Amino acid sequence: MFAVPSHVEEVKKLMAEFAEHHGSAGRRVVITSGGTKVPLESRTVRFLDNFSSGRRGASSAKYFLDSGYAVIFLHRHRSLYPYTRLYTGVNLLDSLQLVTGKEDAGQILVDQNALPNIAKVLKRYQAVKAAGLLLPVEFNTLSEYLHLLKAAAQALSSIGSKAMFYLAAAVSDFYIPAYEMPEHKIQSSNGPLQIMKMVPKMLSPLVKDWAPKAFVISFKLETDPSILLERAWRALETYNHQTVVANVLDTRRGYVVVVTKDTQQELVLTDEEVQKEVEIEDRIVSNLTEAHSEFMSRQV
Ligand code: PAZ
Repeated sequence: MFAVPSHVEEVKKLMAEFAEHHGSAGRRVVITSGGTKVPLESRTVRFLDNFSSGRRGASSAKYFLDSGYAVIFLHRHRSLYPYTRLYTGVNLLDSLQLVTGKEDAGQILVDQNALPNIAKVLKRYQAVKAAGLLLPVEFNTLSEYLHLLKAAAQALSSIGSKAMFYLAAAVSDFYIPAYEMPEHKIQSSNGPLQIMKMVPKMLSPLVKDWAPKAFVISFKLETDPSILLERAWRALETYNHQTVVANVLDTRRGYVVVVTKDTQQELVLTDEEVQKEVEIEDRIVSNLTEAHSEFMSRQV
């Protein structure tokens, strides 16, 4: 239904190497992050996009790495990225100074005031990179996202319950099948566009077939808080996975509910914590890594 993008085979190999490189001992998490893009024409002029910035995924990746997980970071091209996300919106060139003196000419000095903590962040980033603990994989379109998620699940199937799926990406519910997609730019003179189909839910094959032993977390975003929990429960019942992290668009940076079949736990940042730049992802990841440990101990 969704054509296989050309680079999927190559990425599959990288994922298999990544799974093997870390042996069977360690835990791995596949984080999906950012929004998918759905083309409306095959020679694409326009597409349906999704609002997600990728902040939740990028920030969570850092906390998973700090907790000892190796991370496959399946993210939308140009969405926020672990570590470097802290410096987007900053003009890096403004914080650098080229030394022109005779002896040290060509060296570059970094303004420590402009980039607080850069040495700390750089040290951690380089350590993670050197240890090969972070495998970044990019997607653009919905089709790329779906194929790469399947490839990641298959690559990690050998480690069973040590694998976690943290599905924070905002995935389109609608698409135009290739056989119905107009080749050329759609003309408004042809009237309103009524050719979208529903995207099949990937959670179902992920949980049932691709990674049946893994610990799977989906995210549920709503704009109307009154339907949030009911939608989260419905997702758990339909897909039979372990956890839903439920959030509302406007409050998602400071409030989420971690929902399982038997429990619901609110994670809230106080005003003071927000002032101190505590991140809700720190709380989410620590809640879920603990739940993952319990899940693993029940599987043996
Ligand atoms: O990427 P971001 O930090 O701007 O937003 C995160 C989020 C709201 C996309 C994520 O928390 C989420 O709820 N993802 C699932 C969205 C959905 O229900 O499709």
